[in-house]
Amino acid sequence: MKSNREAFERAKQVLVGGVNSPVRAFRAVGREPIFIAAGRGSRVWDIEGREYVDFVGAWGPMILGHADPDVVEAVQSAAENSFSFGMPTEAETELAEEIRKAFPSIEKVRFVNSGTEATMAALRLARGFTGRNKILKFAGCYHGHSDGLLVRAGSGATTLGVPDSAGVPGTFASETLLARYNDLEDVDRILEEYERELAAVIVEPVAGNMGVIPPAEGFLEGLRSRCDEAGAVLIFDEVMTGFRVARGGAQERFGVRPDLTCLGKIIGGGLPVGAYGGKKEIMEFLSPEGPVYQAGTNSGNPIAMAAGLATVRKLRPGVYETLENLGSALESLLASRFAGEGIVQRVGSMLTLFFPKDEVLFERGVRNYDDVARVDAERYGRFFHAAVRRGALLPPSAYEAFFLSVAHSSEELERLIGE
Ligand code: KE4
Repeated sequence: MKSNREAFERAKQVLVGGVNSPVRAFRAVGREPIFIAAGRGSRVWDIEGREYVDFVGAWGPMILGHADPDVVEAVQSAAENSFSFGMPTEAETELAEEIRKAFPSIEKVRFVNSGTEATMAALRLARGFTGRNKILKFAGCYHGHSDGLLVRAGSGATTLGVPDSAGVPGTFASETLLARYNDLEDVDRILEEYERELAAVIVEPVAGNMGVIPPAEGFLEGLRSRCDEAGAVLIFDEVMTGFRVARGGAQERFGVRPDLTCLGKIIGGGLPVGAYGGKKEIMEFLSPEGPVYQAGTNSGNPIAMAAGLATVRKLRPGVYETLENLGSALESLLASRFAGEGIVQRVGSMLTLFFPKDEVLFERGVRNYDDVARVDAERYGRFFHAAVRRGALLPPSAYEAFFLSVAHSSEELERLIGE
């Protein structure tokens, strides 16, 4: 039997860093990655035969648990009719109809293959629709790896983005403005200077990529009114929160309607699917109706559509009650086990355990990316390794979210806090 270490050595010969997405290299927790052989329900098994309760859930998609029988069956029967045609199929229409039912703000949909594609195309569409170039994002929010979104605040308090990755030209980054999450005054500072140049504001309505940070009271409403005022497109990146924090995502849970929504993860049921959609008058700027181009060989792939359809059709209201109860139970377990040492931030069935280095965070929580710099990643690493020893698999980074599924039982949550 091969060990994780041997598999990793072999992978590194042909895959950059031995992985196909950086976080999977487990560098933040200082060990070789865990190579997964199989998953079923709430469990995954690594290639050494070790079993784990899975709190990563493929970073969000596996809300029904692994290998849900109905999803497996849907994929198998779709596969018997071949895998891809490069022609329309009715499955795409059906999944788009399910999305529209769940998200009243979405009048028209376009499927792509990842969250990155969805946000990249939504921003191009917003720029085409408004004829403006600047976009505003929030430090610590992640919207995939397209050039204009891999930026961080320039040196000092400057607002213009500078590349956060090699290979991104400064000119691309300079069209991206940055503000502090949950801080409308910071947004106003930027609008004073750039209001008329602003094509779009893109935001994770619940931040999940700097650990889980819920929107402060009035934050999303404030973005809505400011975009109306500025004539800018409000884009909710619900790749993580869509069908997660409610069937209709954060926009249902918090009652704020964006102009465009980006989706991914759960709508593919674990297969590669992204989508963007929203107001008809904006979406119809998109080719073939309008002048904004976007295309894709695998867009609306029938197997991926089958997995997504089978998944979202099982996400009925009772499921969200189950997920809310599981989330609340895990929050209480962690909050009492780590009282005085850690704080839990949660929305529904996505949550993060932070270990603050700074007392003030215990009072006011972790509200933005500046606060995140004041949590103890090394302490999280120790928690991660203890969980692995107890047969629980957590995100190998302090700045991610734990995800629960309907397959998790309340007893399994205990694995995170055993001695
Ligand atoms: P993908 O291109 O990875 O499908 O989606 C990018 C994306 C866009 N928007 C949000 C809010 C996201 O969370 C993501 C991707 N999430 C990360 C997990 N934090 C994916 C994991 C990874 O990069 O390996």
